[in-house]
Amino acid sequence: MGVEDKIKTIEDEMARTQYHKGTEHHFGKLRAKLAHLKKMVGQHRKGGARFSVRKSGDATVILIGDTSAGKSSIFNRLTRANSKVGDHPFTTQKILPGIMNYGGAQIQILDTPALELGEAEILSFASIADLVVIVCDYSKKSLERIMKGLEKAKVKGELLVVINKCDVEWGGGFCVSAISGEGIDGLREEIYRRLRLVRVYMKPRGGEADGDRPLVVKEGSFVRDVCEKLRLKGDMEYALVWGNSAKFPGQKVGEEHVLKDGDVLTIVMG
Ligand SMILES: Nc1nc2c(ncn2[C@@H]2O[C@H](COP(=O)(O)OP(=O)(O)OP(=O)(O)O)[C@@H](O)[C@H]2O)c(=O)[nH]1
Ligand SMILES: [Mg+2]
Repeated sequence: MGVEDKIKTIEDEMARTQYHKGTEHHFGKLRAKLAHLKKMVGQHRKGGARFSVRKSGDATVILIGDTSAGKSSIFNRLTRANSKVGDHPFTTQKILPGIMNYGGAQIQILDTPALELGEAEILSFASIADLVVIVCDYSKKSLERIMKGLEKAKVKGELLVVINKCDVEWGGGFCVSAISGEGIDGLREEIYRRLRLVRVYMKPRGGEADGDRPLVVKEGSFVRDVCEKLRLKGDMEYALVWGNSAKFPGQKVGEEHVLKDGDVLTIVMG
C-alpha cells in the first residue's frame, strides 16, 4: 500500500469513528500516524508544498487553530463560501479562500486545515496574511502552544484570539458562537478595525458617489495614494472631500490630505 493509500485509510477510519472520551487515545494515535505520513508525502512532492492559495481582495485574514475549534463554521458565517463542517477531527484538508464584504471592502478570509496536520506549513501562510485570527474553543487549551508556534515561525503581524462555542460555555475574551451567530457581527467589525483600512467612495464631479465599490487604502493614506491606485494619467489640480476627514462638506484639498474611513472624494484633474 502506497503512502497516499495509507493516508486515505486512516482518514476514512477517523471519519467513521465518533470522537469522544473513549476514543480520544485511539484518535491521538491515528492523528500522529497521519501527521507523519502527510509529512512524508509533503517531502516527496516537488517543493514540498501541500497547500497553496492566491491572495486576493483588499486584505487577507487567515483563521488558524486546532481541529474542531470551529474555524470552518466561523469562515462560513463570515463569507458566502461553504467549507465542510464536521463533528469528527480533520474535516478541512486544504486552504480555502472566501470573501467577506464589509461595506464594499473585499476582505479575503482563509479557512485552513487543523494545525495538527502541519503546523509549520500552515503557519508559513500566516506570514502572508494581514491579520491572523486564532480560533480556540472555551477550553483555550491550545492557545499557549499556538502563540509559541507563531513566535517560532516569526509571524509578526496583527493577531486576534477568538474563543468559539460560547453557546456551550463562556470562554471570556472575544467570545463568539458560530452555531448561534452570537458575536459574529462584532467579529466582522473587529476584523475590519484591526486591518486598519480606509474606504474611500469616489464621486465624479457633479455626480453621485459609488456607495457599493469603495477604493480601499491603508490607514494614513493621502489623496496622492488614491490617485496612484487609480493610475490617473496627468496631474491632479485639487480634490473635494466629504466625510470624516473633511472640515466641512466638499472641502477643497491637495495631494497631501490624509483620508479617513468613509470619505467621499472627487478628484479634479488639471
Ligand atoms: N456548540 C457549538 N459547536 C460548534 C460551534 N462552532 C462549531 N461547532 C461544532 O464543532 C465541530 C467542528 O466544527 P468545524 O467548523 O468543522 O471545526 P474546524 O476547526 O474547521 O475543524 P477542522 O476542519 O477539523 O480543523 C462541528 O461539529 C461544529 O458543528 C459553536 O459555536 N458552538
Ligand atoms: Mg475545518
